[in-house]
Amino acid sequence: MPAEGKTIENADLLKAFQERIDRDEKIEPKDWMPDAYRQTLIRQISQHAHSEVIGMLPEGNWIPRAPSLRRKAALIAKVQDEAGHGLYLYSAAETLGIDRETLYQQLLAGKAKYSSIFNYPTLTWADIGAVGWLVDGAAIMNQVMLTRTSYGPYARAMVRICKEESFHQRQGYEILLTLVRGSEEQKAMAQDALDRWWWPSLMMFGPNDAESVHSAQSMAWRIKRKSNDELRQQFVDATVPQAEVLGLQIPDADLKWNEDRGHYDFGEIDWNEFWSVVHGNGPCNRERMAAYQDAHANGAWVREAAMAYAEKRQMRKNETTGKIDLQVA
Ligand code: BYC
Repeated sequence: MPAEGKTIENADLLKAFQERIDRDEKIEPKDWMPDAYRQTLIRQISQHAHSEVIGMLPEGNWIPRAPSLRRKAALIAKVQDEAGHGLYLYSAAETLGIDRETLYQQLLAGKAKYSSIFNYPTLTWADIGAVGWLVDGAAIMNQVMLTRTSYGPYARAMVRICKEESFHQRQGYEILLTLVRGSEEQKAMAQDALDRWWWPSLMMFGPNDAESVHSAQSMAWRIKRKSNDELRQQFVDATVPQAEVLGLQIPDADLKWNEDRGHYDFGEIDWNEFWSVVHGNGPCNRERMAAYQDAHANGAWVREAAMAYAEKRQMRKNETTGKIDLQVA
């Protein structure tokens, strides 16, 4: 009887939860939620946070070599924004009952996933343009959808992040626009960057819907509101005309406007490459992890100093409060 009673209660809770989702109500941290919903969010939000933080590395690489003071200032601001996005997202994950240190440790141990895209190298200055235009462009496509995700703290973090990503996308596009209006060599550099970043950018949206293990449940819970393939198509449709304005050639012989579908058709993604990168064997996976681990180790003194300062402040506060208490007494 108790076991059966529990099942009925869970079924009722699950039904009420799904009804709230279907009414488009936001789920907040203290609300009841199925454990699988909580775990899915922790997985997705933490992977997203890790992507923001690891995403600082390929671009940070170009800060000392930016071609002008204006470019350097914009790039520093952008990389700093990515750190901020990581922090909003770690905070959103923490509202689900996991602490930040655990998430950091998962990433440090190489157990956590982050977006495949950040395992590719930024070889020339044009790559910084391509990352802004394509990578941030793909990120926005996905994140605009996530401003309407069912979990309140994640949706609210996304609103702020999207505003900043839109500036990032434009600064990338403007870098490329400047290059394509420059010398033949600069234009060739822009084309080469597009050739290398196009396919990895399409991979950011994840496996095809038929292969996406989490999509069906995440769509039912309205964590995801559009599928991987829908977003990828939306990205291709929006980006092809932008490439035309730049006068650059998208490296896909099968790319063609399909009048009947009202969308561009495009070629098959190399899924072997995608999974190889996801499983740690991309061009820069090891380099990225080593840089992150180094940064963490080199920052140990900052964390220790911050902790010592916080403890000192707390002690002083306690002393002052103690004095006041004594005076009152
Ligand atoms: N890379 O069932 P699926 C940014 C994994 S932008 C690595 O479709 P889901 C930034 C997936 O995690 C990038 N792994 O999963 C931009 C799952 O593995 P697990 C960050 C990938 O979750 C500029 C498995 O494949 N954006 O930060 O339903 C500068 C099966 O996939 C990838 C986000 O994270 C990939 N590309 O859908 C700086 C957006 N794709 O967990 C920073 C939030 C799939 O079972 N995330 N996998 O081991 C999402 O919207 C969804 O998680 C995804 C995947 C669309 C990415």
